[in-house]
Amino acid sequence: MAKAFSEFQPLDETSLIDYIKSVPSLCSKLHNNLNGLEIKEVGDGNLNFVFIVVGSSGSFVIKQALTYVRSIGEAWPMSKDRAYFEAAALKKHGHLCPGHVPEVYHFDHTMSLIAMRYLKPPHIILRKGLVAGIEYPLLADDMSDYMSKTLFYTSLIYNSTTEHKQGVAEFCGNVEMCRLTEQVIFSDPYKVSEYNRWTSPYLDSDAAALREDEALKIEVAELKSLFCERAQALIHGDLHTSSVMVTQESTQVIDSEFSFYGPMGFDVGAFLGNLILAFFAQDGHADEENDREAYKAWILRTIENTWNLFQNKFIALWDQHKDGSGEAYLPAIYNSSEIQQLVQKKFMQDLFHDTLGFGAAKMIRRIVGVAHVEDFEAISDASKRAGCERRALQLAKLLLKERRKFQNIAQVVSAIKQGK
Ligand code: ADP
Ligand code: SR1
Ligand code: MG
Repeated sequence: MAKAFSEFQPLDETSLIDYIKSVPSLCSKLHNNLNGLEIKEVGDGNLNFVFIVVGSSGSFVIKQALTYVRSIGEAWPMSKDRAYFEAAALKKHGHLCPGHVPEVYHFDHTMSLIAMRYLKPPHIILRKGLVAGIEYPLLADDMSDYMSKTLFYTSLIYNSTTEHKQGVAEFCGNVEMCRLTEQVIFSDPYKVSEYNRWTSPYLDSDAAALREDEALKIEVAELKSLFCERAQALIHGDLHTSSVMVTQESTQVIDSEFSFYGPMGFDVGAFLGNLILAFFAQDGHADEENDREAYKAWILRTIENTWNLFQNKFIALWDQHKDGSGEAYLPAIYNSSEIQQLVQKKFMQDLFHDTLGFGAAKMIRRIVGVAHVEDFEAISDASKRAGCERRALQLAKLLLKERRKFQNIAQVVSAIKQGK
């Protein structure tokens, strides 16, 4: 008889077989053929355990949240309810943008466990592709598609205030994940924290300078307030380049456990900020065979195209639904194409500046905070790595403090080029 899983228990490669046997929908994904099942734990993220399950007639991924942060250990407790919010956001975002989100097959609240589509090889984590210098021709188009649809359709521009507040209320429960972000992005990098680290001794004075930079602290406070107080849309909440899996033909967004109703710029900024980090890391990956200059130019084109396509698609959705039930801009008030264009321009300009601010804050945390990125970590020569990190840090400080002076993404790309 199949074992019952009526209480939470962390799974391993052996107990997962019993678990699968106890869930008919998972058995049927494998066409009830569990012979020779291959199960491998592959979690390389910071928080959870991820098992790839491959049978002769089917496959899926099982992701389980435990009661702590995996990369730190039991010393950093964390609610396993994050699995509920990840599953809920995957379903919502998957409904809005099915081409770029893996399908959820099964969710078990008691076990804090999600079963979803296995993104088979050649899918790899985008960040790894960026370190390897691989171009992805569809990336800007696909990510602008994902961001415009998920953000527009969960905002008040499309929804009534009643619908919007229902969503906000549900995702308010993801408070522990928000608190983690508040700490590691908006607080720790600007104070002494046991978790902070950087490429020492090279960046010692750069890290200290962050703690003394009053202008920067004022701007970070404004961004933190936006993050905590602005329930603008159901955001992914952790949209960096390790939350995207890619092939030449496919772009899939995973890992939405930080999702909540927050500022749209936090998602767009996460993606663009991480592409900027990838850009600054390239000099550390250059060798005699490949100076990475052509690849750097591709990253810059991708940054520019992503923003411009996102902006165009978001506005197109807005135009398409301007007479719908969204309550942010009532058609009776915004009743001419002139006023419509004016409010759209103002909205996109504010979103652009939020994007730059959040993107910059996310760059800074990856250089002096708790969780670093492979883009830089893969550069084994510490002094070379520190040089790349310092140039990224300088650009991030400029973007964060001066973001309102940038009128368009081309100006940002020019600033990145000057900072190299
Ligand atoms: P964490 O929440 O711990 O950051 P992730 O969701 O980022 O975990 O997953 C960790 C790793 O597991 C990813 O880097 C990826 O290699 C693998 N993975 C996660 N989801 C899938 C999937 N649906 N298909 C294939 N691999 C996946
Ligand atoms: C302890 S901080 C871990 C980080 O990993 C996740 O991907 C989030 O970015 C989080 O901030
Ligand atoms: Mg992750």
